Amino acid sequence: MSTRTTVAPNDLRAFWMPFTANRQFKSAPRMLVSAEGMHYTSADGRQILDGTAGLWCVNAGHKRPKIVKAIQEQAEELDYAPAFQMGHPKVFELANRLVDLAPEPFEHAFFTNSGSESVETALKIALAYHRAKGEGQRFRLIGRERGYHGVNFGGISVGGIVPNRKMFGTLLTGVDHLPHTHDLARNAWTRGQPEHGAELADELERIVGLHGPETVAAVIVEPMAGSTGVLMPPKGYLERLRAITKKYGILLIFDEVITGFGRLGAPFAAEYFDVMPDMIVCAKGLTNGVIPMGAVLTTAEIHDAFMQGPEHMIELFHGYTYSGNPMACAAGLGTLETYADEGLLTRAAELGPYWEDALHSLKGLPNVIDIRNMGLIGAIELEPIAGAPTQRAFSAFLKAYEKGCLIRTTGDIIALSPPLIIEKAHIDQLIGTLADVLKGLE
Ligand code: PXG
Repeated sequence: MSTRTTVAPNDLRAFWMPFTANRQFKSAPRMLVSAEGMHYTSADGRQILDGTAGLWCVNAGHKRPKIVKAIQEQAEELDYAPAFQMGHPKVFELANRLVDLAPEPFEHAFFTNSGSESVETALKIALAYHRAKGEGQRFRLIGRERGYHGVNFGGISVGGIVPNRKMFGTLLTGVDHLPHTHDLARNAWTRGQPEHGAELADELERIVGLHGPETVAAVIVEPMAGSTGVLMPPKGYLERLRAITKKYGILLIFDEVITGFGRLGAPFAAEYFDVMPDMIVCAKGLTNGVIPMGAVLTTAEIHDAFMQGPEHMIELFHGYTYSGNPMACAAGLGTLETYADEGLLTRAAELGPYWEDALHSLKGLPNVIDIRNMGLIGAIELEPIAGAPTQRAFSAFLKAYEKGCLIRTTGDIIALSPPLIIEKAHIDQLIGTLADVLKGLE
């Protein structure tokens, strides 16, 4: 029997939807029933252009043949294998492919099932690494205001998005935050990296000085912050963070859950900005979003610090039932092959100028207070309606969907991150639709 659903279910009560206005959605559901390439098909039979690569993850577009085939074959061959004290060939193959793709210092991959789990894993590795080296007093973790590092306790502790934190108690202790870098007064309408704000990295000196550098384990930032509304790193900012962390023996973690796998025009943002952290957190585009999977990439130095003591002993007491799940590995291998076949991990660099000009053509439309872009990412910031923040952008989201385009909004910011297979005609459609939407907004 086919399990394919082409009609909308008529009872929406049971499913408690994540990060969703449940009551609003259930009063007027937006249901997607299939997808191919750049488009979804909605339950009412319309073609919807994917302006966000799902949730920043479907970088190769939908229903890609190599990925579909890899999963189908894997299900027949080996559906599951225990992740602890056992192995299967594809998990080793994927780890090798991944470190080959990553910049040079990254030699090891630890697998998880999401960006959130990858963040927790990286933070735990950072703490355990220092302890393994006899520096267990390094217990502090430093994140950044407006940072998004998933939704688990470590991630929301180092994260800096207020609604994601404030309902959930005391969080982790020993955490501090850098200031965010968003500065419309100085940097509005910037194409690429903003000119102003490198000095905000010097706040790290102050925070480290306050606590004592010998107590700080790691700094975690998104090299380009996506979820909070697309905040670009000012020129020189990441370099300064790297210099200060290095000076004090503090690990630098780049959360590349969004920037990983070609979003900026290079496989990873570390390479794009030419700043090497000590760990890279990734997920999303690793499997094209098709099967949940994340990874933490580490240097040999970090990995090797654990490889001591009796050989029969477990070196790192951490992992998940589905770490390196065979189905996810097959999806990952099919995905990396698709990226390579089609040159997708550098395509954002080729299309970048066209994308940039198209986006910035929206300047001057009502309520648009900033437009910014990098690689195949764009953000359009709107003036909030007085007393009703987020409402204007949410209306834009609903109107764009009515007109056949899926976009994302966060606060009053529209975020765009299309699949890397996008063609110029799709860009024209997406930006044309947004222009119509913005002209008609309250
Ligand atoms: N780190 C970063 C930088 C992320 O963007 C996560 C961690 C968590 O990943 P998981 O797989 O646990 O969700 C993310 C996720 C949006 C949006 O529209 C962004 C994310 C997820 C859903 C929506 O901005 N980022």
